[in-house]
Amino acid sequence: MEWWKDAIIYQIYPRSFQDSNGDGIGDIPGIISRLDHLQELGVGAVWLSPVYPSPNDDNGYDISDYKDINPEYGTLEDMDRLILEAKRRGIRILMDLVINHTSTAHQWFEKSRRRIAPYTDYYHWAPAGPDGTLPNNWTGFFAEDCWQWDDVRGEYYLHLFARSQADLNYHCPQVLEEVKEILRFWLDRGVAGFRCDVINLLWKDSLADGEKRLALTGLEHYLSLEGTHDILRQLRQVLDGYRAFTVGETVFVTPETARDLCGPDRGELNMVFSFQHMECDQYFVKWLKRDFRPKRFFEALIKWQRELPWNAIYLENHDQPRSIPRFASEGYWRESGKLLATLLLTLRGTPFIYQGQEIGMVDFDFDGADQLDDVESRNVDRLLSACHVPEGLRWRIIRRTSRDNARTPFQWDDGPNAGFTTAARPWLGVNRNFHFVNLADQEADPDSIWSWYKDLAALRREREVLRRGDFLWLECTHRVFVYRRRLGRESVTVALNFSDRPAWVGRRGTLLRSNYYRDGFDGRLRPWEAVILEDHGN
Ligand code: TEU
Ligand code: CA
Repeated sequence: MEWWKDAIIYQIYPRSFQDSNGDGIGDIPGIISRLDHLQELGVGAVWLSPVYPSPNDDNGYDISDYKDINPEYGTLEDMDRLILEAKRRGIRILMDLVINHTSTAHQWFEKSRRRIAPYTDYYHWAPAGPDGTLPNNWTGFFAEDCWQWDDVRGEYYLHLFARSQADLNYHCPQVLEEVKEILRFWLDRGVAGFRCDVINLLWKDSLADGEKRLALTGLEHYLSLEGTHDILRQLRQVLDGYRAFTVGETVFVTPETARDLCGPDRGELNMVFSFQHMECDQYFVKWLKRDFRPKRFFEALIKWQRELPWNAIYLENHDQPRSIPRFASEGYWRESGKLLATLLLTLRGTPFIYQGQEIGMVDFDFDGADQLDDVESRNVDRLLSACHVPEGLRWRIIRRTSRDNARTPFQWDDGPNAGFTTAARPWLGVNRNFHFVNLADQEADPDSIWSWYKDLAALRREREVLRRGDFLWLECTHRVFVYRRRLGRESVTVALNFSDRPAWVGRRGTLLRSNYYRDGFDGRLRPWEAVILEDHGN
């Protein structure tokens, strides 16, 4: 049964969801206390960003033990209780599987750096290059070198991400066996599957120099290689025993390369998170003006809708700025939140809602760099300051790109710290707009973004055409996107206006939904209006 084709999946960033014990850090008992919220939203599964023990250099994406829970978040018993309590509400739990790298605090790394068998080759170790330089010319993802010298071992180790995230070496067969054990460990506890972190980078074919590029030199030695496909097929054999689900986070994929990773005949992943539609909002660094081009965005979506039979749909996650200021307009905050919800929940594929998206949370309102936590932002800040970029400009760049934008605590109500924690200070600042943007207010308001999400989730449950129907685009201009979903004789049209000005579309039909009050639809869309129409005569 492909339950994931009918479900909406909700991403929780545990550190920022709900604190239960007043230490300022979200935790698993906190999540359990909020399961009713997710049930009300109509969520079929929850993906938890990492909850494993971790030194938190990259907030849990640097794992030091794959078979335990970070004491900050709770215990294995809490996790078991979460799985059980979620199940009682018809919600499955997905774990984050981060197996491209481990924390250097993992005991595998401790043993590997001391050359203790069988761990000696668990990581990519290499001596200095001939003239005493780094082993190769690769560059990493986080604005730092990707080689780090280790005194204990007397060699460099590879890290594509932060210095404390050492890349695992899949040329060493034991590594994959360890990963299979990790899968069984969690699947036996009742987890329904995994979101697989940067999963198309696992296999490095060699450590030879890469072709010089502006960013990520060395990419051709590890991007979506056959060795990775082979690993995924081996993991699939374990997963199939549990009928488990996987979504892969896959960087730099095209529909063609994505199909190789998640095509139904491939026996690898069930779906992937691709990035092309997220890259339609470049900034002119010179003027730092946002240049979101709706048409390019629609075209990217259309391309992926057409070329893959099924895929993951998302507009937000813990690595990206919030979607309202990014793709729409804070000036039309409510309309924009609902418009983006309409897009997310009516495309073909499995929609992923990121925590806070359902109440229209927006980017952080920090006053300065000292309020940042994200390792990437701090590295970028250091790099720009080494290049003598003035502070004001640095701050503007970081504000627009920082991953902390999406990581501020969930805004539950308008009490202290938005109901996230009773601590005086949460681990990361709460956005001061919580007086206006919070769940409690929106629950009381049938016209809120939250109510709209609930309503559309219900509509999606009722109308199979919105889940399983095929996708056909009808209009795609520099601000208007119109498409149709069709299943048998059922047909529904969605029309979206991504602009501050009214727009005309050449469609009619019975109005099912609009994010404005109106009786019928005459073809004229108001600013940031989204309508869903029932088509006739098909
Ligand atoms: O992200 C990998 C990744 O490549 C992109 O999200 C992006 O390059 C990065 O965030 C730049 O903004 C995954 C996780 O989602 C992220 O949180 C981790 O930091 C990273 O892997 C390393 O595990
Ligand atoms: Ca806590």
